[in-house]
Amino acid sequence: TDDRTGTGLALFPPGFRWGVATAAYQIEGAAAEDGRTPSIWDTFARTPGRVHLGQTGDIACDHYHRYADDVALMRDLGIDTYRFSVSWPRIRPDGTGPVNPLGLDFYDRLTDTLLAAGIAPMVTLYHWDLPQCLEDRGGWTVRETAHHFAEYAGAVYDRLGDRVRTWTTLNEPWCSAFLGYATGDQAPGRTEPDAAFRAAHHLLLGHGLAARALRAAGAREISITVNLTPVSPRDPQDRHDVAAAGLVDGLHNRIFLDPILNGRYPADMLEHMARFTTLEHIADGDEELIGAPIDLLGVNYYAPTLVAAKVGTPSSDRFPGTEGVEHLDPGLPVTAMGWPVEADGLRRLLVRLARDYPATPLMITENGAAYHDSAEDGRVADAERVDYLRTHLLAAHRAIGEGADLRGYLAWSLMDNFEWAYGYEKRFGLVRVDYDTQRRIPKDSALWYSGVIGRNGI
Ligand code: GBH
Repeated sequence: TDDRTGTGLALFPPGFRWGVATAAYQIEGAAAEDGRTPSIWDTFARTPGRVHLGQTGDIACDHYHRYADDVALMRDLGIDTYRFSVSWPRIRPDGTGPVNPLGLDFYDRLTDTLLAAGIAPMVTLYHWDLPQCLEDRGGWTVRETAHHFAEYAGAVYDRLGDRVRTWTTLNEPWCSAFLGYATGDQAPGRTEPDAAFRAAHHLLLGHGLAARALRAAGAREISITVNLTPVSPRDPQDRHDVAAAGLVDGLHNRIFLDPILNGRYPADMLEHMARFTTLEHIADGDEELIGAPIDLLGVNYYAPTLVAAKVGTPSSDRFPGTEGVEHLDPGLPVTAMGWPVEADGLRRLLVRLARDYPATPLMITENGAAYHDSAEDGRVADAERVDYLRTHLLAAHRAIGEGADLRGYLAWSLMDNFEWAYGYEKRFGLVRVDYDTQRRIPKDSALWYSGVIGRNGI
């Protein structure tokens, strides 16, 4: 395809937004400062056997104290958009009671520092750090949590709404629901299939309630970020493989996309969920609320998925009700996470979104890779990461040519950070963090990305 200009440059549309993303628990540290109480991640990390080497986010990148330097670093790289998340337990330490002004002060300072550096702040209200006191009352499996979330969202908007244009309710509800409540790989580490489906619904409801509150308060750009994966059957001619792919696509993608963008669960997912729950938690009017228009869909893309129908006796399921599905190794190169690398998966995904959910402005809110890079003489030569970013950006560029309304790209992540259950071992940063000294070293990928931003193209 002809996606290059005569100059050999794949140019992005004018006004395309370029940035990086982070999340509160992964970078802030200062876990007990200024009134913050524990979130489910503090509890999970302190539970033996849950996180690599028992590591926690107590200090992380110490961003809570070093935010000004981190913003200066972003400014020097030419970043124009910074997606960060707000820590709910800093803002409402007891979950339901008074707002903690000291917690809001931090994000106020961060916002002003970003604006002074010419960087647009983009706020994610929930990136997995539910106040532990709310988990103790049932967490996302109970409806009240969605209401508490909307109240908290309103409190953050009250303080930052005059300066922050783009608001994202949730990051990756799939991970919160399925990894948090079904596989137990993430906080709160529960393994109850019915709880996962109730959590998924209450997360969606929380999105709907928060979006309504933000809209009423005057928010101009409201979004939600979902992690999506294109799911392929091993044999596209085999109807059992095709059905397996349809089920996994439903559980991973459509179970969130359809309610958010069409205002209703897909019929096959309602049927699937009914195997595990009564569906009584889905009240009249919920789907309509969840499906209220948004202004931007955030897409996090890391890897494609390949499945087949299981031959022989169904065995243990990876996600609720997938005992008849086999997850296959697509035989592609992998990152340090073991995740397969396929840039074209991003193109297919974006083109599919443009087809199935037309008129939805899209933004890649996370894309990136962990590799085993190392620092030598103050330099990190992470050629593999440059290659990952370059090929994925070219795939995104192609998708725009094929009709995707893509407004921006945010790399995951600004800097190495607490990679959830993998602790500090996995490094996704464009900037290296030395956890002994907290020194930051822009990797080759950061310098390369800075050039891309400067040229608005590759
Ligand atoms: C994101 O989640 C998070 O938002 C972010 O906080 C995190 O640091 C970042 O990604 C990196 O992990 O096993 O081959 O099927 C990522 C969600 C879900 C993406 C599992 C990869 C498995 C790929 N991930 N998925 S594979």
